[in-house]
This record gives sequence, C-alpha cells and structure tokens, in this order.
Amino acid sequence: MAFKSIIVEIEDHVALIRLNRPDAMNALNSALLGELGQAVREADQNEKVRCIVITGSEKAFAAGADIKEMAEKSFVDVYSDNLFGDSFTPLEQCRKPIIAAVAGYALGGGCELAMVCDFIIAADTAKFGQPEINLGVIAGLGGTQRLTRLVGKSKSMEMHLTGRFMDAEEAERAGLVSRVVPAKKLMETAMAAAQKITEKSQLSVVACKEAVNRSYETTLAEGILHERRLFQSLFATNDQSEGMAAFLEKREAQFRDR
Ligand code: CO8
Repeated sequence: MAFKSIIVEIEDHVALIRLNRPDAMNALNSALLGELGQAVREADQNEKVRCIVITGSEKAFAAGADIKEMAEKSFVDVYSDNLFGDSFTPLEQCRKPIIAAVAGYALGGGCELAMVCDFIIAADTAKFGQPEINLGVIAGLGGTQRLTRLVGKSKSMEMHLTGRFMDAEEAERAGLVSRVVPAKKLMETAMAAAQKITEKSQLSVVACKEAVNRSYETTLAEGILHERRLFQSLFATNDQSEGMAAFLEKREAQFRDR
C-alpha cells in the first residue's frame, strides 16, 4: 500500500520509516499513526527485514499528537473512540529491534514514540519534552511511565510538570538516548547500528530484545530466570555452534538460522 504520511524504504534488511508531515512538524494524527502501525506490522512480518529505523526530518522527529485533530474533541469523543489509544500496539508487539533516529523536536507523543522504540540515537539538535501540561492535559501515550523509568522520577516529574525541553546532551546524560551525534551524521550512524544488528544471529536478537524488555515487566529474580532460560535455549540453535566455533577459529561467524 502507498502511504501518504510516512515514507518506507527497505534496503539491506533494514526498513527505514520516515515520518512525513513537513507542514505540521510531523504531528501525529490518526492517519499517520495508522500508517506507522501498518508499516511496522508489515516490517515485522517481512522475512527480509531484520531491523527497523524510525526517523523524522531535520527540524522535527515529531512535535506531538496533532493538536488540531484533538482540539474540538470532548471526553465522550476521546473515550468512546479511544483516540490514538492503540496506536503504539504494533510497535510494542514488534519482535524486531526498532531504532529511533531523532533530530529536532521530539515532543509529547513524539517523545513517547521515540521512547517506545528500543533505543534512541539523537542528533545534537534534538529536543525532548512532554509539554502536554501547557495544553491543559497530560501525556497519554506512555510518557509518564516510560520517561520515569528511563530518567528517574525527579527529572521526569519536572519535565512533565513544567513542560520544559531537554537538549540532546542532557538526554544522553539522563539515559534517555543511547548516544548523541552531529546532526549530519545521524542517519549514517542509525543505519550503521541497524546494519550491525542485521548481521547478528536473528534468534539471539529476538531473545535479547525480549529479555531486556522483560526487565520492565517483572521482578529482578524472575527477569534473571527468564534471561537464563533464553540463554540456555539458544544452545539449541545452529547459530550458537557457529558463533562459538567462529570465535575459536578466529573468523567471522556466518549466522544462518532465520
Ligand atoms: N499538532 C498540530 N500541529 C502542530 C503541532 C502539533 N503537535 N506542532 C506543530 N504544529 C504545526 C503548527 O501549528 C504550525 O502549523 P501552521 O504553520 O499551519 O500554523 C507548524 O506545525 C509549524 O509550527 P510552529 O510555527 O509552531 O513552529 P515553531 O518552530 O515556532 O515551533 C514547536 C515549533 C516548538 C514544535 C511548536 O510548534 C510547538 O510547541 N508545538 C506543539 C508541541 C506540543 O505541545 N506537543 C504536544 C502535543 S499533545 C500530545 O502529544 C499528546 C499525546 C498523547 C495523545 C494520547 C491519546 C491517548
């Protein structure tokens, strides 16, 4: 299907999804979120795709949910229609790694979109914020929960209560982003990280993502047990034999399990 609000390119096992509403700072409206969900589901099901990168423009990753779409809605409207409510489900359920490559504004739903990805690589121009408080509402796509887990209560609370923006350097210091690169190098860096992931054993990649995400959902003891079972189960794969043999033979591993 041809998309209108996003651009999808698949090359070398990486699906690059570019948000494309330049006139609205990539604000997330129902149409864009529907397309994004569909593109992520398709990439997850596509055997050729091993990693997904989501990005925006130089100016804005996404400046939040579309305020024009929300402004006239009543409680009954948003509650009955569950406005934007299930938008991130395809991303939450995606088994393949998703990297957010963020330049410019990542605000409100845009910051929440970056956080629902598996990790964030930021340009030095990136600005993160949860400014919903300025609109008389609060975050609604996971911001109060994910930002708090990522940067701790104090900073998260301050960001949500004041609506102030965090620059890329502060975001890296706070643990919100994995690293910051010059804006010109953003896509090259994100695509190189994605490429690296595509070269690993894909069974290990899925297990690894599952294990790290488990740490958000369970106790330490249960999480460690889950990790150990996944670790042990990977000894049933050809890729484990190949990976360890390749190390001992001082050569590059050729992973072949799907
Ligand atoms: N929605 C709709 N349009 C937007 C948005 C947005 N979030 N952000 C920017 N735009 C539009 C502007 O209206 C403007 O359009 P136009 O030219 O037609 O007036 C265009 O993009 C350019 O924006 P600006 O002229 O404002 O550009 P500036 O460079 O001056 O400022 C900012 C850029 C700082 C990004 C500014 O536009 C801004 O503050 N935007 C709003 C940020 C915001 O408040 N985001 C939070 C939105 S609410 C939200 O995300 C809730 C998510 C949870 C939903 C959950 C449901 C379950």
